[in-house]
Amino acid sequence: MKKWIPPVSGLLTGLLAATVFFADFSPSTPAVTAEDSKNKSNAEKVYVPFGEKDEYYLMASGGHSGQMFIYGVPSMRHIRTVPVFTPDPATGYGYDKHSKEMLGGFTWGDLHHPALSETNGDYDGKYLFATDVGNSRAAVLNLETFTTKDIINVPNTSGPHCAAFVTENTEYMFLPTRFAVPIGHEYASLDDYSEQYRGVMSAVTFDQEKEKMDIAYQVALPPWSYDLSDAGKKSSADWAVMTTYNTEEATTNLEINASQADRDFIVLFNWRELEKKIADGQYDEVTGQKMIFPEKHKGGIYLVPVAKSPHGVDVTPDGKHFIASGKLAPAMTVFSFEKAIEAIENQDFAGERNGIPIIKYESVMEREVNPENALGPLHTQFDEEGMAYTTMFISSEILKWNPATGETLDRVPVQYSPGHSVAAEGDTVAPDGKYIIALNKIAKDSYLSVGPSHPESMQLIDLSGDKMEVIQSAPVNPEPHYAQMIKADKVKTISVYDKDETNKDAVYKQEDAKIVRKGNEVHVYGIAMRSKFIFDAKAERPDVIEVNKGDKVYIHLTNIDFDQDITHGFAINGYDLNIEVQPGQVNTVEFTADKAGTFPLYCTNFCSALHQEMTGYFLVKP
Ligand code: CUK
Ligand code: CUA
Repeated sequence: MKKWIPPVSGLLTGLLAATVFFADFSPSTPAVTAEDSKNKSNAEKVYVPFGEKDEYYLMASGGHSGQMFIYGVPSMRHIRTVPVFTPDPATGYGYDKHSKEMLGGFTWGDLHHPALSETNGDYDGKYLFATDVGNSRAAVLNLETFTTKDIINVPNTSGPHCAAFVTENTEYMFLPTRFAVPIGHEYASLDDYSEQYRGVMSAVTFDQEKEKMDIAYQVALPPWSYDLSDAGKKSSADWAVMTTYNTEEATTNLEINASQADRDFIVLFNWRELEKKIADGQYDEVTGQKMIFPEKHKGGIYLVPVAKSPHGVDVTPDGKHFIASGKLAPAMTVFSFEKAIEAIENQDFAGERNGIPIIKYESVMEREVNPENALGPLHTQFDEEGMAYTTMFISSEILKWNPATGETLDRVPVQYSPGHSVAAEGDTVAPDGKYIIALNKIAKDSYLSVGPSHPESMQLIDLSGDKMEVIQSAPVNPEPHYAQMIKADKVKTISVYDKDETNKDAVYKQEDAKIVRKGNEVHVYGIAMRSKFIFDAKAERPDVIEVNKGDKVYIHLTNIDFDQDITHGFAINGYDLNIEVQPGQVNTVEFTADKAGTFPLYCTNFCSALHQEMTGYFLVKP
């Protein structure tokens, strides 16, 4: 484990080097130093012997790769990249019919905040949600197979950065927008920003049976930027909070213009009330969506003033408080849900913005916490005792503190500039304590250099001792905006896909493989198995597909190796396509044979001793 070395001057570096130099040449037999035994015990803490499994899954955002990265904790081994918003030839994602349709032609995404599905406020290990800031989408992954099941485009929203966080029983996922735009993305001059632009929030539901997401309704909030949100818990379960910035409604040079006012707001809303509004018809139908306009359909939404340009807002595990952190104000502010609800009942307001009442700051704020020299607080996580861990972006550390007293309990430096951190079972009503991982934006000097740009880093911190201790570090590229850490035994993966006799594309018996022609459509009902393809069982050459130029080709492929980890690939050389069929899976690739000629086809996934023989030909007659 690399020791934290603060940036030092050249002279100091020289002195340090000299110390190391002389230390290396000390004449005595090497003694075991306290440092050595600490490193040894740290190594043991993260060592997961071969054959044993990690205790937690870490599901980390892949940032503008658009993917999810799966790691094991405490080993910090990267196990899998799961494609979500971006095509991935390694798994054929975005090439087969279903995933290609889901991606809708987009070739990248910007995945920021993953959220696990919850039951009674606890991770249930079933689904993982994620949002795409780059192309305004939301996705859901099934954790039986770690595959993306559904993607929706979020209308009227540009960059649902302020998400995804689910309510206690995954009733909703709220997606507020980062960039305000006119409703319907129509053209409107920036001179008319305050009148024409809106920051739309979407309430998204998820049907577990059908594995489909849907937009239940939207709220046309003021044209501000919505940054982060969190759902209430336990007594505050019907509420949710989100931070705002640019309440100045600046339309240029936001770096300066969006930081003018001393205060921005936290939007506090009661989603049960909004749900009721929708049921009572208190909404307008706009662009095919049920849209609540707060200035017209009043109630359920409130503003809480907060130190300017806040970033994170996090609800404590007991659901009693929410904590906002300011990028520009070096403070964490603890607010009380109970006080907020009381203030709302007493109409303890100080004016309104866009028809939304502003609750008096003094009525809701419980304490402001400004630890000395702790700069750039961004996001907060919690342990089993409700202690808070806030990432300090500027002073590059994690600060442990007590939300009930404001007292600083411990600080640990990280390399460098942590954005979020993620605690074990961190977003649940009962975090585990034990581990927290700093998701660092800068990793210089941490790993072997690969040139001017480095990966980001994730540093594992042990919380079991008196002091927080960094015990492991792993590169991640890009970019760990946020992650979820869940007890491994909560996730129940399957080892093969079940036979689905109702699937008309499936072929489970070798003799049933066939090629069906309908005009210029060719449907191949084929089989992949160790170590051959069978496209037409009755043909002289069963592993050959012959079509005419211009034919529309559908290749339905079933992997009949019902055997864990025997995955086959299917690629046609020169046709720019590659799909995979996992054990028992049925998959379809659809394309037009627009190039005449002779094209070898082959299995891309090394599946057996005779994998190299798993080939055939795709012949296209001119
Ligand atoms: S954000 Cu705060 S550091 Cu959650 Cu997209 Cu990256
Ligand atoms: Cu099938 Cu390689």
